[in-house]
Amino acid sequence: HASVLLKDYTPPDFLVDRVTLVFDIRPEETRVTSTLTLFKNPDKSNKSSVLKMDMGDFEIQSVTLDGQNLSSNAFQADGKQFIVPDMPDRFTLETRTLLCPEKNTRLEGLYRSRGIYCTQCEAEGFRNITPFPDRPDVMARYTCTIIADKTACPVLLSNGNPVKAGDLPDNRHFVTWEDPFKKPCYLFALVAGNLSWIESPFVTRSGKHITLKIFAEPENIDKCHHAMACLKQAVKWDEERFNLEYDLDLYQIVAINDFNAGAMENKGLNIFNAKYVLADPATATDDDFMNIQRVIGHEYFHNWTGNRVTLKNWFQLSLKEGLTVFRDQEFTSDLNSRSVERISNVKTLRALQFPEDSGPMAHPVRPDAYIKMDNFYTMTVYEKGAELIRMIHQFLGETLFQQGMALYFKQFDGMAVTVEDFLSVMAQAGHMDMTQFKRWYTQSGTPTVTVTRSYDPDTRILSVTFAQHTPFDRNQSEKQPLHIPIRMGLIDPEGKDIIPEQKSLIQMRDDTHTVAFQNVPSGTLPSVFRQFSAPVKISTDLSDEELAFLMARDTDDFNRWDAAQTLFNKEIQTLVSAIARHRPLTVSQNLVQAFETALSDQSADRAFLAKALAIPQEMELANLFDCIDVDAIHAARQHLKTHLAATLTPLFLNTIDQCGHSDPESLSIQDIGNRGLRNLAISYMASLGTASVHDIVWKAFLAAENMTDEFACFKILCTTTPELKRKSAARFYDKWSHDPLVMDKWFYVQAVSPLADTLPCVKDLVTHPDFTLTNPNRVRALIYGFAMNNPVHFHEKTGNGYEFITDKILELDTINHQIAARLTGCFNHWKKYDSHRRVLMKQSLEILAASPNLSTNVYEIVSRALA
Ligand code: B3K
Ligand code: ZN
Repeated sequence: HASVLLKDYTPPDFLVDRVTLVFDIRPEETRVTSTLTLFKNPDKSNKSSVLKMDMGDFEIQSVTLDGQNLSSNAFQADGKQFIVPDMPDRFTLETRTLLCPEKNTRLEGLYRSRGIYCTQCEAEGFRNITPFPDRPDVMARYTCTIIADKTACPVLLSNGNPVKAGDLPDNRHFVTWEDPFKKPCYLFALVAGNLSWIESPFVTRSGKHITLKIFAEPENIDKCHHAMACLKQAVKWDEERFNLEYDLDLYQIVAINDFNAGAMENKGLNIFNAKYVLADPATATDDDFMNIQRVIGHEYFHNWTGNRVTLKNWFQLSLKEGLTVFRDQEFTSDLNSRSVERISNVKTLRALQFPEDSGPMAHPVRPDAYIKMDNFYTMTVYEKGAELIRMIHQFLGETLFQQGMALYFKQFDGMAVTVEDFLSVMAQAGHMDMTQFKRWYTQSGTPTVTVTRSYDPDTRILSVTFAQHTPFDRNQSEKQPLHIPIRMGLIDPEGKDIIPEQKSLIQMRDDTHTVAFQNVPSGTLPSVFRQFSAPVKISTDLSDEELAFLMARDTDDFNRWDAAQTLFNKEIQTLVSAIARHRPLTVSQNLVQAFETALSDQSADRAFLAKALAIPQEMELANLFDCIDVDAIHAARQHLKTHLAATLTPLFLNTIDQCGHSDPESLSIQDIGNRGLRNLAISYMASLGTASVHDIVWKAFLAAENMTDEFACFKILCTTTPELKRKSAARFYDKWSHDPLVMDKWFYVQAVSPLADTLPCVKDLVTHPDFTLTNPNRVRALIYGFAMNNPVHFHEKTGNGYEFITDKILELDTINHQIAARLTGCFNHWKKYDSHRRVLMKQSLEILAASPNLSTNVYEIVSRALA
């Protein structure tokens, strides 16, 4: 299992000019003919004449070089590499290969999902289709002909534009597609199957008429309208905000049931996990609708950031992913509520990226080594990567940032580039030295910034000191100070913001940094890292009373939310230590009051309240502790929730009532906010555990008029009693067993139940006729849901949870390496548990490590965890 190192990068020996592919699709036997025109890389000084290409595990039937047949001893092909010695400067190579997409359960390369043939080539899947220099810095023009049975596969799609189509003997037909843009092979795609579609015309800003199409299985086509609306929003938004117009005549999206990732931005032919396309109010929650908008936007925005300008090598992944996540975040923020979007993104970053940054998978946003690239599609590359772009955006401001983007496309359109190239245009546009900022890309770990204050009542000077520290890790033994943007304000005792906007951005470059504010009234509070201006852990010296004040009065929404989070976190920490010392559990009056004030505020934005008043999830709370006690965290959270529900019962009941009058099918911010707050209030009430509140939830479940409410109530019912869990699960199943995406919810909710019998129940569900290990969404719902979102049961003291998951990883690894490796991540933080669990989790990792035939994907995760 060799590591690939950034420092070993060398340009390719051979480049490809044209790629002509012919796919002859037949059941159990797909023949691929690939014709490549290759030439020696003119930019390379010591040119090699040996052609080395990547190849997967398939049969090569014939090879011709400039029309001459090559005998099998004129080339080497070992299922990894394809080598032909002594090549001329320019030549045409034709290879014929035999594939069996029906047997491809790894879902990379060409595979078949519920009757539909499709491809997934990023990162290194194209080599499973034909021998090729499978690296993103080899860009070529593609022509693709697909031949298949007319009845089984009436629809035949590839990148670009259809240029030729016709009938063939034996009920077969063909379509030829041509993509006018050069692209790396990871953006190649093909789809063939029995699909329906909806289409919509769109006139771009310059007056060009384009067609947008979304394909799905015939029974799902009615659920594609939301996705189409989102696609139009995305095309328009990219024109308006980034001045970027679509470049082909046709944009196609296909929804597929079995898909390893969320979606894939193949040029002109996006392939999507059905979960991010199909929706209607009866089957999709508000979160699902929002996720569809986000992912549709994300893949569309890749057309420029990723496709037109692509990556020199896979180490640069964040160049396209961080930037495109930033773009999709801005898209959803411009279209919905900016502060609610920001809160959701920061929650994800803290819950998932911060732990990644402090565990065995810690890597810089631009990693410098990998064994299997698939393992580096991480929170760090995506979400932290987006935060780095956001920091640049703050330093430059929107206007200069957009000038930098314009320069990026001017200089690098059609090229495969690096993070340095991006930073250079931003430095140029912003007249800014980015040398220190670049450390964010090369240094791993989350810095902690400690904020301290001192106030002199005589001079009325408030000094605020920031100190940064990043703990050392496996990547760097010593960390350099980072260039950190700190957006801040000062809130005076009346709740007024007293520093002018132009003074609000502080640039921290050293280990410590002090700012002094003149003429500040006594009792003024600093509000730091507004809108979460940098991806750091913030430690302040604010008291509970001061936090409660900021929670009520800060003019920055994000910091109002964050003050509430900090209050919750402090309360949980106090409760957990009381549990550890067997002390009675109390809840501070200060928190209850702050909560009450917020919930009674009639003028407040309900979507915001639904976020601010939710106690952080157990996973997020775990990050507060050096040694994680899952049971104590669970008990503390439960206690806090029940205490709030008991103390504020009338207020919760009132909220349930007041928020109950939204239009069940409307996706307006107000209606989404109403549902969110109402379901939060129901969940607080349910924590009381009385028959009468159970009755409220059950009735709300029966009365639900959309999936948001039905799912929320079902989830709550599965936390109440075994009887209600059984009853609600049976009803939900009867109603939805025909719909795979809703069935994923059914599996998930049972997997995350805190009730005592959850593990046996999950084991039973694995044998349910609707469960299968071959569908990634189903695995993520049940197995991954249990391992990652049910800490109490996954970490059961018996070790049964670990044992169950270890077995599943081994079983999955024979089917789908990428999904098995993702699941293995549930053991990453084994060192953060008590000694008993530490031993058991380590044993699981050792069992995996010792297993013969372990995939490279799982090996990399296991070996990092054990290192
Ligand atoms: N670029 C794809 C990710 C492909 C995952 C490969 N293992 C989706 C996206 O980020 O847009
Ligand atoms: Zn992406």
